[in-house]
Amino acid sequence: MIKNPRANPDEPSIPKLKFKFKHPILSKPQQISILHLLIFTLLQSSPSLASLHPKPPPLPILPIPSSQQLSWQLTEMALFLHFGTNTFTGSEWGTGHVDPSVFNPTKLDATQWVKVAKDFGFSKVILTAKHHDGFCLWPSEYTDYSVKSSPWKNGSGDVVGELAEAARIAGVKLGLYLSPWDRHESCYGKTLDYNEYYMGQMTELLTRYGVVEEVWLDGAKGEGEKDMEYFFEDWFSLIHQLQPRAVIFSDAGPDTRWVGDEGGYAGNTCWSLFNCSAAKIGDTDPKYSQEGDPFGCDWVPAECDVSIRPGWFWHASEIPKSARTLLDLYYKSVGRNCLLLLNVPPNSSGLISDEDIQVLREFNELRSSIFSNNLAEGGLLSASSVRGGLAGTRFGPQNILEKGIFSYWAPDKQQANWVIYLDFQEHVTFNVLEIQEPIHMGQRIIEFHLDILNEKGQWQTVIDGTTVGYRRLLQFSIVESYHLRLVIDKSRGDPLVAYVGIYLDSFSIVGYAAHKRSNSFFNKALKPFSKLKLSSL
Ligand code: FUL
Repeated sequence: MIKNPRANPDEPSIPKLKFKFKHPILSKPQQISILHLLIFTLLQSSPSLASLHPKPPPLPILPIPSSQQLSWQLTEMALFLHFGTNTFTGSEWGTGHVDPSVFNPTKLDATQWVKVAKDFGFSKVILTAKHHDGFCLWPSEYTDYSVKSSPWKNGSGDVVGELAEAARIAGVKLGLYLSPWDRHESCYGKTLDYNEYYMGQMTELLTRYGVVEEVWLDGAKGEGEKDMEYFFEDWFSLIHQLQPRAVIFSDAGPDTRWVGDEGGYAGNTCWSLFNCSAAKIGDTDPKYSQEGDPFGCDWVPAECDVSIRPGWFWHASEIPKSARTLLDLYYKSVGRNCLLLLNVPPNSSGLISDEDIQVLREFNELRSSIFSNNLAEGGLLSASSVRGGLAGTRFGPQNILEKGIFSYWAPDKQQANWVIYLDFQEHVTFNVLEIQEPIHMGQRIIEFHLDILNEKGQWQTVIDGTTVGYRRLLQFSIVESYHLRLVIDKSRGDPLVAYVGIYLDSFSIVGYAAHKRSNSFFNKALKPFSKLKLSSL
């Protein structure tokens, strides 16, 4: 166990204002008070620090997110709702020729879908308004292959309308998936006719149901299906014109990109920077999609879609993943600078199943039990430098404990190193590191590492990583220390850090071997978490 280690005064990388005290002349609280006093006196006595005007923020580094992309990213998690004739026939890709009479969800309650989303941390719902089978969940004027030909509500129902209304009332955002591939529509394959048909349906969806915040489309198509061209540029312009707040998801953006797999995880390195021109909808390079492009000219963050069950649609024989599996997916999606789009398909009665709700409840409890206790809050913060001088608080290291991304630590210009120090009066025990960048200023950090000070007074690396972005979560074996430092090793311009968290996760099993650059930490048995009874773990 590493206990109350003290710094070696000869240690070369100690920052200018990082005071080390010799034990045991003063108690720790006394040391801290004197440290504050010294800093204060120093700042007061320096005339140059009493500048009249505050230092302005640094310039953003392009590309940066649009306001729609920024609000998309802050959403963090959305609930995907695959629902349609497949729900009743047991298929995933419907043929397009199933009789609409199969669609009869006797208990459909969109309010329940929205409540599940809201209660368990998903601030957006995205519905398959039309999947590949061409069956429309709203009464489209351009086809009879829709709810209006079904027995549900005697053909007078509108699933999109009910969901939009429920979402509006609950303050949950709405997204719609309109599949380009349509196995029912007879004009599919005739390029001009089908593009008109698709844009006609898109216009119905984007003009009848209030604010739509995401439009979801893909390039999926079965082997040997009719060939045709989609007029993506026309579609995208129309969508942005009709719904200025909407982000458009596809394999290649323009606003958010498919992460390149349906397992729900992003690359360990994950840039929101991307070159849309290097990706083709329906034919992407998975590695490029998972990792993004440090030299990309476009801001196109990744969205990780994955289903809680093996299939996208509900099937009676399938069961949901466990809460712990979802937690792992969370680390690998939200924790890698992405949005997690978790599919929870309503069943054939038109409700989200109880067993799925139970897993979502437990997943929510796991997240709040881990992330509601940021141990960094008990630390004394200092930094290698502060933009505009150490006197200013505007860019000071204390900002990294303020929730959200809009206040941040910024180093002074032209520094040889970029370091944030956290010192504690009692040792902290943790196995998760969280870092956030103020992405409205551009994604900057390329490489970083976290060190703890060991009992010999040496810094030892706990974990290193590449890219941060909106939110980075890293897991490692449990460590204990009084002194930590976050070092930014490489960055596109001066790095900015908006938030730092350290947490103890007693649920995840971390398979990492001890880090190659460190021998200072150890594996500890995971403590059983007595407060939570998790049936699905
Ligand atoms: C894919 C589709 O082919 C699947 O059926 C599912 O909708 C998934 C989310 O996207 O492209």
